[in-house]
Amino acid sequence: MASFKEIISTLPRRKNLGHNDIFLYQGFWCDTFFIEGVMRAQQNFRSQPSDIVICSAPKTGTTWLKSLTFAIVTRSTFDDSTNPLLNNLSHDCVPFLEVDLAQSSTNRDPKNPLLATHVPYSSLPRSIIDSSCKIVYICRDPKDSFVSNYLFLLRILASEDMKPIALEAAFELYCEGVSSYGPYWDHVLGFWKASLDRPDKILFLKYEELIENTVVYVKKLADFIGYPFSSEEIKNGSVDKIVSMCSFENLSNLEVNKSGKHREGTPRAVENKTFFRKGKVGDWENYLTPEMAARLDSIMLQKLNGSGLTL
Ligand code: PAP
Repeated sequence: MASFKEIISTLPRRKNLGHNDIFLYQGFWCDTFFIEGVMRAQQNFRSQPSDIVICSAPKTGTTWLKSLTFAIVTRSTFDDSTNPLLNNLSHDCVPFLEVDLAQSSTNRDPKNPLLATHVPYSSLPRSIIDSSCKIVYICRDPKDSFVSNYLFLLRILASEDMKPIALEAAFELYCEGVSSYGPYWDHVLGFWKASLDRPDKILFLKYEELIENTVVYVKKLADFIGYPFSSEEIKNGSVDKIVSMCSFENLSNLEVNKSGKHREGTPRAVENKTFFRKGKVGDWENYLTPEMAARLDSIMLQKLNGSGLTL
């Protein structure tokens, strides 16, 4: 059997935003940092029925959704002042499938049912699709997601003294579908269609709706993942406490998220603060021209046509 490296060497490749290689694997573009982990996870990961898998394309609200689900599932274990989210980036509270769990599915805290991935639905490890575990998916207006990703990259490359490609060139690639775990429209459509087929298994969320009505969606999320709030908890303000603890304002001002580092000492080390920028809907207006916005909107309209989904 060919090794992962041999398979990777045969895949179509392009340069991604930071000039690193991105490979076309099973119909999606996979960054050089993650591709081997994706393949290993597909081969090795065994899901448990109690698992809750947080799925998303990059820069669509993953950090926030991880915080909310972690706070929901741990609310009876920790009180307001001891929750690990107050001292750890949420990415360090929820293992990442293609990095932390790629070698083995046993490398987990048995008390934590959460894991996260950016892998598209059709390429998830078979056991996640087949087992009765739950999937929660979050998507976002691609204009905001694109801008968020580009600015994230600028901050990372600046810290490495590297020059990124221009925003216009990055946008061109994005519109061609060449983005990490993209094309974005295929990522969203895969989970959207699966959520229509299997509404008990997949909860489909939009970042904009979560911002608009956080309390309602947090209750819905808790019900869906099997950790519903009791009427007593609702009366006691438990939902509101979770919403405030996980708010952009609160998390971004925690010491750990201002000065800490994620995956320190590894090639993927990133300052925690890069995961918190503005947390707003519509910030794309400050970066994209109306023509760029209209072009991406029209691509999305065409790609999502007939699906019943709008973004
Ligand atoms: P990832 O794919 O690297 O995990 P992800 O968390 O999906 O990133 O996206 C980061 C975006 O979520 C950032 O958006 P922005 O660049 O437009 O500001 C980040 O600010 C936003 N974000 C992070 N935490 C929160 C939060 N608690 N509430 C709302 N938005 C948040």
